[in-house]
Amino acid sequence: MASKILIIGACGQIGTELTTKLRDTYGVENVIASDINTRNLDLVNSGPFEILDAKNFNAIHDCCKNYNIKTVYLMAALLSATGEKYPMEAWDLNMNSLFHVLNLAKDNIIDHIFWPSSIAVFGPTTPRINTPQHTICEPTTVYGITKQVGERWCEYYHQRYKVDVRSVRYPGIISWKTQPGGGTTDYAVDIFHKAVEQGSYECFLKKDTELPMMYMDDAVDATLQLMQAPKENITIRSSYNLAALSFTPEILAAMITKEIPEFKVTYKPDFRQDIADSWPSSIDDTLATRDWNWKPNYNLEQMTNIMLKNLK
Ligand code: AKB
Repeated sequence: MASKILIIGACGQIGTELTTKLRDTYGVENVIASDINTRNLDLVNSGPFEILDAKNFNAIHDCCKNYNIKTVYLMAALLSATGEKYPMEAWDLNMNSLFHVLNLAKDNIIDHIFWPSSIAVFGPTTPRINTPQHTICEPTTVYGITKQVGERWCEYYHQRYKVDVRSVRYPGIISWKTQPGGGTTDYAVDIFHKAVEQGSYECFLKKDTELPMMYMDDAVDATLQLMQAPKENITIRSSYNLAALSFTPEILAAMITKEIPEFKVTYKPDFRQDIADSWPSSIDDTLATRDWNWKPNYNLEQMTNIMLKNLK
């Protein structure tokens, strides 16, 4: 049986679009989508789908054996805002799911892993502007801690057991097909929905909070480019910095107002402001460009136009 790809967390914001792209690239029957719930199932049921709990080692093991899975994209995670509400659940899901796939690779059941990290690995002591690849990482959120520790484990499994695990530090991802859930960068998707539906938006971050962001198609392309790059090009086995856009709520609102002149935004920061304040405003991704030719395709204006056109 030909080797196949498994996506764990396929019904999430990135998982849905990654599933489509992987099926377009490798064939529908070769990509198994899986999730513990069936939210957005209509977006991933064009091919094989399994109910799978990312915390259950035996279930993942059996699925890999049954389908002859050789590559796993582990997209399941609790994000920054939800993680602060449910710290132990975030630790449990984010860490154990990673160990499960790393151990499957260590035991040669699977060969390749993609595991997403995040700009959340950085913290208030990190240089905020053009944050370098190698720098201080003292995250203050549970989510950030799981991602930072996860990066260490990925590098460890690569060095110690030769596991081919690859990763990028995603910024906030902006998409129109699905909504994110439980993140601090979620405002940048919410704002488009509210602009189109009601012409106003109450933002949970201050207007001058600048954060790194990226349009979904760039995020999915980066993921495939990294996974398709020759092994010898991959010099980072923790997680690559990845960048495309950096903007504040005020800048994004001004861009939307060009298309919807009556659009109004008010600002009412909540607990997510502290999280955002601990993260970088822009990222240096030189190593991703050098090692696997990373280059984003969408600027702020293009992304805004695509979002509004599709949501209207
Ligand atoms: C979040 O806001 O928690 C995520 C992330 C930056 O990883 N979107």
